[in-house]
Amino acid sequence: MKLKNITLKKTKLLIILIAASLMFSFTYVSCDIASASADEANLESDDISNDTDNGDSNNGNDSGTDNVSNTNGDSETDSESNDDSDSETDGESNDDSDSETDGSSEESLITDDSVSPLASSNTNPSSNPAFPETRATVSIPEGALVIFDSDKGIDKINNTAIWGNATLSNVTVDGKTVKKYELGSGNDKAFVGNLTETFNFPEASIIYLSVYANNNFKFAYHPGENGDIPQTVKWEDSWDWYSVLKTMTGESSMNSIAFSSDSNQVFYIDHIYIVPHEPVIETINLNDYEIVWQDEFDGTSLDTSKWKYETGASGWGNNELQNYIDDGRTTVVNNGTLKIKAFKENDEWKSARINSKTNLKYGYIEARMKITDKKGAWPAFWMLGENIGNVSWPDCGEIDIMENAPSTFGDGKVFGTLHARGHHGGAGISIGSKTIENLSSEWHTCAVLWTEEKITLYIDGVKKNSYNSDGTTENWPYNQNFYILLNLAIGGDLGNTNDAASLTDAQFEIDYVRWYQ
Ligand SMILES: [Ca+2]
Repeated sequence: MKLKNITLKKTKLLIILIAASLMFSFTYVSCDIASASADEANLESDDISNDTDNGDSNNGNDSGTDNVSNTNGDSETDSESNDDSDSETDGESNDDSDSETDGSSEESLITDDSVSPLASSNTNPSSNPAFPETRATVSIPEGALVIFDSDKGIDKINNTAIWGNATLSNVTVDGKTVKKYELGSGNDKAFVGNLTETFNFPEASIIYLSVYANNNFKFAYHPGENGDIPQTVKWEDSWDWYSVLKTMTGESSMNSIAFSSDSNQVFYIDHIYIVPHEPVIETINLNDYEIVWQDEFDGTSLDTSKWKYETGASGWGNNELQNYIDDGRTTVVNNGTLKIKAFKENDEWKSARINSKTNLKYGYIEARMKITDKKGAWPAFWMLGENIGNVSWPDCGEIDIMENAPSTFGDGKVFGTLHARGHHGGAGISIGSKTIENLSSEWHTCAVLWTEEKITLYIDGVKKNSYNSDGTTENWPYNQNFYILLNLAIGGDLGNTNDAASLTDAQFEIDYVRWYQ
């Protein structure tokens, strides 16, 4: 739940790019990367705008990727998700350890999202930003899915859409053809190439690129059907050949790839491939924890000793359609569950947003939910720092444990995100996602394990990604009490107001919310 998350600029871009996608068959990812590029450019002259709540200058986008330790995805089928009401029994008693059990000989390749210099004969690459004199030597692992290999002349990128002031050309380096991506001035520059086939792979596979660039380079991938957030990488500001690795979590197919950089930059790519990798499944053992706060929703109405309604329209800057009311019709409690109901009345959407009256720090915070997957709806289970009244958002910090916005991110996708001063708006830090087929008809749990050092997402009891504290207030406001929010938004920046026009009602059902410590 991004409180005020997308600027006009980004919304405008999205609209433009939706139109463009009819021509180029790409959608959201290009918007994000273009927006990231635009925002990056803005930072050069407009860094101060970070201090306004509705700014979307996403300088956090870059720091986040290096701190997320991708350990696994969950390629298991969703039908095995836990229907038992007590999630304490996880079956497996894996501790939440960080050890990554990886049987692959490509250990460093598989387990780290990283950037490292490749061999290069440039003795002073920073003096040679324009053209690489030599190529890096890359040996592609057996079984890799090859998208582009200049050594073998394999190129499965075609119909590259060039967005903004930019050019793509093939150039010869060391007798091989590599791709040269050149960006001019102005905002909103990106390259989005359709692949000649859809690549399918396990969710935790690694995408690999060798790129000659400096530290402004960004890339993104576009899954088969769903849009996704760009994967941005950063490294030292030195021109050289680098290997760039990203673990792809929550995704298992790809049919386009996008690149961008800052104004007047150039980069070269000579290898792109995917190393299939099965996820490492880790679960949490809740026997070591006690419930310190909970609502099982066993009553006949919302327990207002535990929750307070937050009423109001427009979703606090997200352009949402609903008016959050407190008359009980939008918070039905019976048969052991809370049903947050959104419905239209006199042409106005009514829904509910409730905040826990208890504020706590650290622990394992979990809800068991049946989550509407209707386009136009945007349900969320999330947390805000208790000092929001003093420092405002995003300085208070925001922990999104579950959001689902099918119009924007595709059917069945739940995802967790962190927002703070250093990573807010469109630059929120992803802590993982999962696409679930029976999201609205079966029970699923989403949770975070929140400690002094890091926040880790769990979906159906399976560990996703972590974000580690860097000790700064800007990036880690997560060392104070937080409270819980549940709400069902309609329309808005992520819910999609157009799709909401054909929606008549939606329901977000919660079996329980439990806070373990
Ligand atoms: Ca219950």
